[in-house]
Amino acid sequence: THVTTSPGAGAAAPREVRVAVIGSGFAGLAMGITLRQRGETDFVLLERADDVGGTWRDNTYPGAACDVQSHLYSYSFAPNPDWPRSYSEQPEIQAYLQATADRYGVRAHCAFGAEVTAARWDDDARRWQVRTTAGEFRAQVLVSAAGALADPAYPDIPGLETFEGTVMHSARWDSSHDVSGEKVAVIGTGASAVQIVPAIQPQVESIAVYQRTPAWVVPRTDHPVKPWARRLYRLVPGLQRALRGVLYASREFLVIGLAKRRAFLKPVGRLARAHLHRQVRDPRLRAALTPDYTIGCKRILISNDWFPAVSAPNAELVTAGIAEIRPRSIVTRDGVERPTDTLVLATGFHVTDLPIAERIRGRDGRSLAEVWADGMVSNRSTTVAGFPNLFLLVGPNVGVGHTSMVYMIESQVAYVDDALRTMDAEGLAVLETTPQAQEAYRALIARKSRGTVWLGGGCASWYLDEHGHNTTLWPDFTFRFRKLTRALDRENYVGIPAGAPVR
Ligand code: N01
Repeated sequence: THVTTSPGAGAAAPREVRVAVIGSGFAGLAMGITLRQRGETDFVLLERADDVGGTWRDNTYPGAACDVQSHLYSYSFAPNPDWPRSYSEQPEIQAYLQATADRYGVRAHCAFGAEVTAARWDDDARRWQVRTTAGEFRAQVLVSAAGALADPAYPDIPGLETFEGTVMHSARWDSSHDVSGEKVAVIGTGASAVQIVPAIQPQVESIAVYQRTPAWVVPRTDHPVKPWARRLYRLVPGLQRALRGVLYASREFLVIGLAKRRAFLKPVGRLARAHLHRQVRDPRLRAALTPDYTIGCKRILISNDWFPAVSAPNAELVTAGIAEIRPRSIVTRDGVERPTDTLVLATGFHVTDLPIAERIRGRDGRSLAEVWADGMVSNRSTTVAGFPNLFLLVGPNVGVGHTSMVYMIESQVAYVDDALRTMDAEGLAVLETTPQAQEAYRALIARKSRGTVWLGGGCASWYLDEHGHNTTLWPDFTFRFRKLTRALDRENYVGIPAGAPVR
């Protein structure tokens, strides 16, 4: 069933597809692969860039690597015996995603350079009208896999726009720019900054790290995978699966401390303190690097070279807040001015204010952002009342700080797959969750979040929205999320059969 609409004057006819997926990162590709495996060929992955990979394509800053072991941070259906290290670096992860897209034949389904600018549910046609920078699409089902760490957040610092040196956000690194011999400033001390600073510190003249909140950092137990081990993984595929299971289980223990019993985090806090003590000799620097909130409230970082890098003679940890940025310098509130050639903004992403939410409009014409003005809500992190045939991957309350997002993505994809199977089996044109189901899920999340370290750990983090609600993290063991998304909760949906009169 292809193009049937007649084109408007001068405009190309919209392309008709059964399913349109926004994005081709880990989530979009998993969706595409699953669609193909269920025999669906009538789908498109709308990708704003010119390659697959999502955040792993975009984050090319020096030192970019994943802090979840690769045997776990990869698709369960596509193990890679050739991971070169226990924690892989960005180029290897990006190569894995490219190879997987090719191997499962989904690259052919990608429309590159197609940024979704607006998506509107047409209740008469029972179709999503999706406008992109590469033309218009009409789809029965829309899956947003646009990612939560996709759109860089730029800090609101006076004078930033007047800076005349080079400015780079961590997620938009310009590899043609050489920082050797420069005076570099890095704003932020999150997961991105702790990788960038050690990677560039040895080659710059000086590096000033502007820290607002110190991070809890534990040692990184990274090592190269020996060639014999790789041979063994190839010979005995079950071995990699077993290893994956062990890694998964060991990480899931952390949930006890993060979400259930705070005392379980004490040994992790001791480990982090000892790590800092061992690596930083200067008591004043050590004090400045010591967090004043409970470990786990923000993401626990893993690094062996962050503390040594900020302790280096050419490095300075700046804890006075930034007052303003001038064309060639940064001035802190204590009046000190530091000359700066390159400014690195390792300041994170729009997570609770997703730009894609402003572009998707449901049955009553309101955008997801408008519906979510009081906080993101959903049924099972995947569907939203008033938005028929829309599925969100990596949507509200699906984030995890302690384990692999790929596990959560695969759980959600299975749920969407079952929703599509249900639509086929029952001959449904429309499937929409109920406000009651959404309210029940909101209450479940609120109940599970109570007493967790994210709410009560004494920090401000991007895990919480402006109202202080947890709308981003899954606040329980991840196997419980998998159980919840194993099959469609049909009773929480209204289905309209194809052929039924339009309301
Ligand atoms: O971003 P962040 P990120 N003035 O939001 C500071 C994943 N990830 O890109 O803490 C001054 O965590 C801000 O300060 P504060 C991972 O899920 C994974 O580092 O808000 N400072 C903070 O220090 C991670 O959680 C990997 O007080 C300002 C920093 O900037 C997520 O991505 C690697 C400021 C932002 O930290 C995001 O990490 C990289 C301002 N106006 C990323 N605004 C791995 O797997 C912000 N900050 C290894």
